[in-house]
Amino acid sequence: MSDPLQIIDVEGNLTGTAPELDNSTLIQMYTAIVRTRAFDSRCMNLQRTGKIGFSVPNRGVEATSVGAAAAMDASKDWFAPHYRDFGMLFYNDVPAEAMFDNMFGNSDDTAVGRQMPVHFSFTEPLKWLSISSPRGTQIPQAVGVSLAARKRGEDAIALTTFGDGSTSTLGFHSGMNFAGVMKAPTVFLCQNNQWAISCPSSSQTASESYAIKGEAYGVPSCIVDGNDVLAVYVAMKEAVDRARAGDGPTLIEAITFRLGGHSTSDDPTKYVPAEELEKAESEEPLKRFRAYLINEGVLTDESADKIREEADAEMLAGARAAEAKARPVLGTIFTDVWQEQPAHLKQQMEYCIKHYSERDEAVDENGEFPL
Ligand SMILES: Cc1ncc(C[n+]2csc(CCOP(=O)(O)OP(=O)(O)O)c2C)c(N)n1
Repeated sequence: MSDPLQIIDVEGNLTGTAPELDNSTLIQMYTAIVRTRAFDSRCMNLQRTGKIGFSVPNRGVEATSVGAAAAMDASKDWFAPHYRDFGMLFYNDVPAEAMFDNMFGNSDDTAVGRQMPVHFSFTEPLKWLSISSPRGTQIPQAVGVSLAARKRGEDAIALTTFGDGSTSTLGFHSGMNFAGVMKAPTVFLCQNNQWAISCPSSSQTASESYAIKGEAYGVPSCIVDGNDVLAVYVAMKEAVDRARAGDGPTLIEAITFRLGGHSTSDDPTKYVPAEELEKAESEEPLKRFRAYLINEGVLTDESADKIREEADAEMLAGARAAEAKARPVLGTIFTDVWQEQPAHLKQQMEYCIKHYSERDEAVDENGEFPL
C-alpha cells in the first residue's frame, strides 16, 4: 500500500495540498482537539481523586476523531464510535457537562447511570450509538444503520470507528463483508493507535497493514497519518462522498499513538518501550496543528492560549455541575424497557424500594433512594 497520506508534518509545515476549509471550521477543529485534551485531563484528575470510577485516555488520538467528525454531516449521519472518540463529540459541540453527566452516572446521564463512564449515548446534537465495551459490536451495527437509512430513502451515511485490536473481532469481519456485498453507505475508520492494551500491532496481525484487509472484502481502503487532522479530514471526506453517492463503503486506517494508558486501570510503562513513547510524543497532533494555524495566520499565540484557557474553565465548570447532581433514583432501574410495566417488574420494583426504604441511610433528603 502507498505511504500514509500527510498534509501537515510534525512541525506544522504543509507537505501536501490543504483542503479548502474556512477559518471558522479550522478553529472549530482546533478547539475540539483542545477541549478533548482538557476533558481527558480533568477525567484523569477526577478518577485519581476517587470521584469517578473509570476513564479512557484519549490523549494522542484526537486528530483522528476530530478530522473524521469534520467530514460528516451531523444533522443526518450516524456515528457508531468506540471509546477513544471524545473529539467527535466536542467537534459537534456536545456540552462538557453532558459528558460529565455520564462520567458521574448522575440523573441527567442519558444512560441514567446504567453504563460505565465514557459509554456515551446521544440523540442530540448528533446520532451517536451507545458505546459498547465488547470490542467490534458497533461495526455491524453501523452497517445495519446505514442500510436502514438507505432503505428509507434517506441521504444519511454511517461512520464506525474502532481500534487496531478490534480488527480481530468477528464484528469487523462480518461488518466489512456485509458492507462490501451490500455496497452499504458505511465508512470504517480504524484508529491504529499501535497497542490493544498490551498487545502491539506486530502480535495483532500478520497483514502488512490494517487497511489492506479491505481488499479481501472488495472495500477500497487507504492509510492516513492519524495525527494530521487535515489528512484524516481529506481521506474521510472522500469516503463520505463515495458512500453518499451510492458507491459503497471505505476502510481508512489512521496511524496514531495512544499516549496515555489503555484506561485508568492500566500502567503502560510496564509494556510500552520508553523510546517508542518519546518518539510518539514528538509526533502528537495538537502541537503541529497549532503551529500550522499560527503559520497560516488563522490563530495567534494569544488566541490559541485563550482557547486552552476557555476549555480548562469549561471542563472545571462542567465537572462541578455534574458532580453536584443527584444520582438516578432507584426506581429508574425498572423503567424504560416496557411502555407499560409488566406486573412482575412492578412487584420487583415495589419490593426493592421497600427493602431500601427500611435502611434509613439509603434514603436521601428528598425521600428518594439513590443507589
Ligand atoms: C470482544 C472483546 N474481547 C476482548 C475485550 C477486552 N478488551 C478491552 S479493550 C481491549 C483492547 C482493544 O484494542 P483496540 O480495539 O485496538 O482499541 P484501543 O483500546 O487500543 O483504542 C480488549 C482486548 C473486549 N472488551 N471485548
